[in-house]
Amino acid sequence: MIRIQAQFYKIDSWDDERAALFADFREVWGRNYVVIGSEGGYVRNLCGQPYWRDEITDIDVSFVHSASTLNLQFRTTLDQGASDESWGVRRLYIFVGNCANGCAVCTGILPSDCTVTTDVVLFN
Ligand SMILES: [Ca+2]
Ligand SMILES: [Ca+2]
Repeated sequence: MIRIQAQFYKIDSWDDERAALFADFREVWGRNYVVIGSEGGYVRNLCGQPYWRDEITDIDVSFVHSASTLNLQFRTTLDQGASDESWGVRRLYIFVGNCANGCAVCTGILPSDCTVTTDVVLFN
């Protein structure tokens, strides 16, 4: 299991453009932002142009992961200069939750989350 927490900063004049977090090229979090940031979060001017409001979104996602590496990417569909629309990430935490003892594949860290055990079967 992987759990990722972060704060995403939407800065200045986004025009219904999308921010997303990809884990191994699969989207695990995403949302569209508009100019005034009307969907909650902390909305006020934080940086960039003072006449465009900015917004902070708390991200907290968990997903099953079993590979030995993890490719993480924040991407956006912004198409104008950084003085008009931009973004940032703060407080990025990556937690790794191993499967319970004796478990090879799981959907969580509890023994009851185990889907494939590592028990050895002996044949005579
Ligand atoms: Ca601003
Ligand atoms: Ca744009």
